[in-house]
Amino acid sequence: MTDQTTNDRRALRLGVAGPVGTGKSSVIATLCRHLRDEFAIGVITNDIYTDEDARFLKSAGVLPEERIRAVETGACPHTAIRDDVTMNLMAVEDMERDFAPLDIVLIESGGDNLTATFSPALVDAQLFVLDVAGGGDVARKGGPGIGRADLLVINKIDLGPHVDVDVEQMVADAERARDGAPVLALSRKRPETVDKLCDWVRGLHESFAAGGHVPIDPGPMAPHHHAHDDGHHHHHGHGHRHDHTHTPAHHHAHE
Ligand SMILES: Nc1nc2c(ncn2[C@@H]2O[C@H](COP(=O)(O)OP(=O)(O)OP(=O)(O)O)[C@@H](O)[C@H]2O)c(=O)[nH]1
Ligand SMILES: [Mg+2]
Repeated sequence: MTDQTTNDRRALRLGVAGPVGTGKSSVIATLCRHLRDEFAIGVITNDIYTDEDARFLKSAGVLPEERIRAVETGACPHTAIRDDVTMNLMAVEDMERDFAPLDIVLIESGGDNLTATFSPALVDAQLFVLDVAGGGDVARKGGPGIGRADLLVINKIDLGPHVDVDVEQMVADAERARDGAPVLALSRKRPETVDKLCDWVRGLHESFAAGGHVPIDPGPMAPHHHAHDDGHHHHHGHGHRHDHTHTPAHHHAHE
């Protein structure tokens, strides 16, 4: 898309969060593969110590390699998408400058925590990805991403019968946890579900480009502990409730 809206407007920033291994990178690969002829797309990944997600996406060949960049976040990856988003914002802005005009920048979170969410200072909208292999109960347990992400994806529904999960029940539980906000049952093996995902992103981009989209803050993550808190010295868990006290990123987020 090279209409006038993309020239004076930045790209839509869409976050993809969710627990480890639920299919965040796969969802991003699917979106790139299906939407790259309609939209100019870039991808930023967040990994703890490696650039594994970026390497996976590059090897999948879904975009030119230089449009996929990794931010290495260190031990606390949710901090880089929530409390101090500076590294990510700089990565997004560099990408937009290098490949202007971009329509959509997809940002994958590190999958370290069930309750990690993106700050609205970094993304305009966010997907939260669960999978049926994580168990049918997880949707019911809730949390800010499950409850209030713009779209909740329940991925790998092709595996439902193999892991004794009733997909319809899981979707119904998720819908109940979200007060009617959208839930999408997805499998890369079911083209009709992939079409729905792509249509959702098209609709979001349309309302974003028209100026009609309002970012929603799912809210901060729950207090939590880290398995290895080396060097941080907060062994009593931390809730990141100090959200707005040290986010210089806010000042250049909406220029
Ligand atoms: N059966 C099935 N497997 C899937 C589907 N989508 C993804 N997977 C598999 O799930 C595994 C994890 O997928 P990824 O996309 O790497 O998950 P991720 O959330 O990015 O993982 P991390 O970045 O490590 O947290 C891979 O082996 C994928 O091939 C699906 O629709 N069906
Ligand atoms: Mg990944």
